[in-house]
Amino acid sequence: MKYVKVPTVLVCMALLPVLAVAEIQKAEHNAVLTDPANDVREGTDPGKDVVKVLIDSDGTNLTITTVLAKEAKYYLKGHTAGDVIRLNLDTDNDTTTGGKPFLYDTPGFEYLIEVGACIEYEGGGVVCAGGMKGAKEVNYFSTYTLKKYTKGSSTERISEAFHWKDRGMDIKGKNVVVKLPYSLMNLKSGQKVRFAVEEKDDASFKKKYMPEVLLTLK
Ligand SMILES: [Ca+2]
Ligand SMILES: [Ca+2]
Repeated sequence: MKYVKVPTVLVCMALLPVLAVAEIQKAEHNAVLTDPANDVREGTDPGKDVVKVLIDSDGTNLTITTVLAKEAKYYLKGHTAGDVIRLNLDTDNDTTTGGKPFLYDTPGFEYLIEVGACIEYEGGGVVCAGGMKGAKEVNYFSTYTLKKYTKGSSTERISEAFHWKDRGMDIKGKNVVVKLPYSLMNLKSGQKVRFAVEEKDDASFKKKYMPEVLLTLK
């Protein structure tokens, strides 16, 4: 009699993976996304290797913490500044409105947040993309650029902020932190926002994106 039940169990298990594929991760107030280590470009200017992204909503601000595999200084010292991640936000949770990131399969995103790691040099020079050869580095800090999708994959810049250390946001160890007020993107408490997050320096074109998450804002 024991053996009669085995085929029934196997049939049920075979159906499960099909249902799981369409499922998007849902989160309340905050979300954690993970990314493999050692998947960025190599060479004399190593890619900034992201292993985790924390998205937190507090009712007024979105705080985004990008965790690198090593201290941020490892990627920046003597090398170049640049973006660590790009977050695409579908703020109305509707794939029929908004734009589509280049080479990404799903459309529907209203905003793009680019999170950057910058270098400050002696004398006050600041670089958030590239670097100044021969100049002495004195500090590293985080920044973001907010863009709005206009048509297709095109975007327009809405705001840019430098020197987050002056506002209590910074690079600390492995963490690159930025904070954006809801008001910049007309976000409201209780709103559901779909995020597609891209590791900027991922060495492959197709695997840059972390699994999507649908976040209900606090
Ligand atoms: Ca990575
Ligand atoms: Ca949308």
